[in-house]
Amino acid sequence: MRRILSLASGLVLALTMTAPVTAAAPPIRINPFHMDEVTVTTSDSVILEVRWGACSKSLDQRFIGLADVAWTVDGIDFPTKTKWTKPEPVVIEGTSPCVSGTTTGWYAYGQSPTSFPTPGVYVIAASMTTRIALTDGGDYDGDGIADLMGGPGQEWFDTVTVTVIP
Ligand SMILES: [Ca+2]
Repeated sequence: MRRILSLASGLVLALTMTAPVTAAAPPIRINPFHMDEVTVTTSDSVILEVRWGACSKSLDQRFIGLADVAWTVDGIDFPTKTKWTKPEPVVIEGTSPCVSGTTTGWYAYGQSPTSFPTPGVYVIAASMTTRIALTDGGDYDGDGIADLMGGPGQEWFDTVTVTVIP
């Protein structure tokens, strides 16, 4: 066992020593629901991103399991796989919409790494749907019951204009 541990730390050390001196710039995260326009360069790493928040980790995970995310560029399908991050706790600012009264919300991010190699102006659209209606645990109409949202015929949709410069 000790021998295995020792090998493992040797590997970590080797990786550390061969890491580049200057780290690459972090990817630019583009979320059409949270921004209207953004400028990137042709060499930037980009993450097309959507976010889902819920009043509990399990409600956030439930959304992830039922959600489909689709992207278009200038109205044309942009096939990409969405990988969801694990839900992370966040402090809910202001009055909590959660029926449970919790002040801790959970955010998960659906991410698709990409880049824009050709300069230009692009309209990027994100569409999120869920196969069945579900709740994020919030009561937005004030009836004391967590609201249902999504499901057949419902879509979350928004766009962002991306200007790509050399
Ligand atoms: Ca309600």
